[in-house]
Amino acid sequence: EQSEKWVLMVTAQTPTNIAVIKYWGKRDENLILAINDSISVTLDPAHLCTTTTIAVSPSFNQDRMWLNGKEISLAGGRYQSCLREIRARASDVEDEKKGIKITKNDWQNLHVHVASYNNFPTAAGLASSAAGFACLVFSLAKLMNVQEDNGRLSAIARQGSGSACRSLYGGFVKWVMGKEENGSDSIAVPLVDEKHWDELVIIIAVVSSRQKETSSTSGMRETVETSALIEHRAKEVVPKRIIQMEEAIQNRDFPTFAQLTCADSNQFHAVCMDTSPPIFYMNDTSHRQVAYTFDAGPNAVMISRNRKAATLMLQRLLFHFPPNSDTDLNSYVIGDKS
Ligand code: 2P0
Repeated sequence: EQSEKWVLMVTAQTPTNIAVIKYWGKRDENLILAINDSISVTLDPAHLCTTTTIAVSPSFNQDRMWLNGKEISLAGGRYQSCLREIRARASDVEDEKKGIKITKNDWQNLHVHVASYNNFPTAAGLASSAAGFACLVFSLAKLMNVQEDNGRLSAIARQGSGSACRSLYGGFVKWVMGKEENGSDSIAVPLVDEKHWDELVIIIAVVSSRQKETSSTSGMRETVETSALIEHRAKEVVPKRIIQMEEAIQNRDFPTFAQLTCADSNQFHAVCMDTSPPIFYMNDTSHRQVAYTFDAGPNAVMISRNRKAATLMLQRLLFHFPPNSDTDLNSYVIGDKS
């Protein structure tokens, strides 16, 4: 007879990722299926990551979640999809020391409590949903002893937030948009691991940590509905860039990598501008030097070819924008690629 007082817990940490060929636009909002492939680099978990602890106990009578210490609702379809898909794949768990035995069927009736923390601003266009959903899915899978590889798990994380599928691997990662209607082939694929190009240094200049005004979800929906450029981007431009970018990454060809990264960031912001009403993610503090890329927020991500270039750039950044000066460019997140 097992005690009803037991609690079983797991903790996991997942870094965020920054896209160098951007995902923008869905062909299926429910399953979160993209209109183009995308490529990202996963950051070092020490700098920008989510840490999630999940507890399960027979004394919990509903699934609950706290984000940065504040309770949030799990009623949304995205959380429900992740919980449902992981529960459907749960297997037996046994902890002899604690005298706990959970069968595959037990999981269907047990509830979880989730506590998640971001060590960076949530929802300011620094891909907090990417690290968040990747970490939720990964830790749920660990807790429920799900026997699936990261590729299969990425298809579940994708249903939480598109960009989340890319955070299940380190290094450079491609999200293949896939062809299937059920999304089974819309998964993340690792291109090269974090050791392949370990000279790269990524600097994130936090121009503003305010919550952005347009959520990515509604922004990309409006782009798909109203932009005349988006179809050209998704069908003609991105497929070619994906091939060139993969080659540049394989060859550690920084000039080509930088040219493609900057061009894709520019085109992403161009289709935002081509959206009705137009979406502006950047503000006046947001420009230039080395390879730059801007996500759905005003903060600059800069990729330098090595530590020497990164040091020079940081010197210039700090000279022009000293911390705590009255410009609002006031913090730097420095990440080694991992
Ligand atoms: C990216 N972004 O590829 C692009 C570049 C922002 C600009 O993925 O609706 O939070 O949850 O799938 O993943 C942000 O979009 O959107 C994003 P949903 P998500 O990183």
